[in-house]
Amino acid sequence: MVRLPEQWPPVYDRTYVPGPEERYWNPTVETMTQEQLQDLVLQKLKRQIRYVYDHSEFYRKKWAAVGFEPGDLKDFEDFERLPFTTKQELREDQMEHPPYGSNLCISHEEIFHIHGTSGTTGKPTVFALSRGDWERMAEAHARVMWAFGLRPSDKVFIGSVFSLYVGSWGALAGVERLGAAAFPFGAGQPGQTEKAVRWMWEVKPSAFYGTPSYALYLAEKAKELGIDPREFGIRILFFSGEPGAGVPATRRRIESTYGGICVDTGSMAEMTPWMANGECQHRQGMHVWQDIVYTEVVHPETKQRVPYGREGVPVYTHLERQAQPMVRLWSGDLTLWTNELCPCGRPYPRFPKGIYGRVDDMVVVRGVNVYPSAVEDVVRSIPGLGDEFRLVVSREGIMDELAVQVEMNTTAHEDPAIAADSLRQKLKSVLGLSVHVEVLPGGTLERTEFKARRVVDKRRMQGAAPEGSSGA
Ligand code: 8LH
Repeated sequence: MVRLPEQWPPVYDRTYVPGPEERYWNPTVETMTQEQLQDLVLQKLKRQIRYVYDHSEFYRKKWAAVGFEPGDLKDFEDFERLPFTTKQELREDQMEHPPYGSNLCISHEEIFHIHGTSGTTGKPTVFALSRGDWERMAEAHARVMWAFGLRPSDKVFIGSVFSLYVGSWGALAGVERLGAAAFPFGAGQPGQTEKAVRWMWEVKPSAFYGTPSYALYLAEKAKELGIDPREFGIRILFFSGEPGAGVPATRRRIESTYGGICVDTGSMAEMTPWMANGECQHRQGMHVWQDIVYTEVVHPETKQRVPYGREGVPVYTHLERQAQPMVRLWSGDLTLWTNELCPCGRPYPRFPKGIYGRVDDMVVVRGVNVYPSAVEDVVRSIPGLGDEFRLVVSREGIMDELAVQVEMNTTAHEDPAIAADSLRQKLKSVLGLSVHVEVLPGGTLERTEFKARRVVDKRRMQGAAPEGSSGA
């Protein structure tokens, strides 16, 4: 039986940093067997759930409806009796009990940081963190960052939106805790991308954090300014916020463009700043760091946990959060998980194909589920095609049609007709659908400094209900 420290939530030594040659930040946990890890997770889960029950009116009410009390929690199956929590529910609760909702488990005086979502999928949600939460999440970030190879000698350029994107703050806190140099540059202001290129050229950061879409746009801007992104000298680029780093062709493009390794991380704003998912330096899919955030992968319809090797929706539970813990938060994303051991030896399950994307981003065309990330993998594997693309879905008569708009790379020597043909054939074989391909001149489609939205569903404008839209 693994012994958990008496204290919950755990208090970590803020001065501790392993030697640069050490493989693991927290060898005690990271070298456990899978059975020992399960045991540890269950113990932490029991304590988190007891804490939540004692402090959160929101969860007490939800659990009363299924007759659950913390003493009932003996194993993971008991835990699975608890209802899921949805983003919508959290928003409604915050409207009823502004601003934090009835899930605030600390006093207002104990709040150390306030963050929120940018509200792209509805009314913004507010998150509070205690000072201890901040320290624990910084520790968690540092641990994952260590696993993908970041060291105190690194200089990390944070090229993502600050203000309401929590991912940037987590990255900053993690870099600080790890002892590397942080350059919190941000993104999203007019003219900032050009400035980013100049600063990166000047400062030569060894690591970069942002969204994959933005890294590709930044590289394009650098080339326009006559700078080869390889000259920045970046050795690690780590990402979150959207699929991309887990999409093989995008990963290859980022790596060949910058000359550094591309690392996938990320979960949801409600879970971060804790880093729930993140790859190690072997990059065989994000590890699910179960002792930091307990993650289940659940069948979208039956709502039962799926066995390893199967696809489902990640559902997240904090294990070290005081201020506003999430219990069984339904992500609405899709992934596949495995517990085959990674060469790094860590006992965590993995998402070997990353997170495919939100179920809301999926379009159903003639009965086929199409994720933009699957199209991305095909587009970016074709030489001569640019990085940007759009999926345009429309209804012609009674049939749904999918068009993929792509750009030619401005420096490409390939014939656009041949590239289009190759794209059409590959999409047909990967998606099992005939797709109309439209090749546009380079620079036509809008770029993003944050997360790309690449689906234009004209069926909504045409007044036709997209297939599968009622369940999304
Ligand atoms: C991803 C990924 C990924 C997030 N691969 N899809 O940790 C990132 C946090 C801060 C974030 O992006 O939170 P936000 O804004 O609530 O968005 C969450 C969604 O972003 C999540 O549900 C996914 O659909 C997507 N996402 N990281 C693929 N590595």
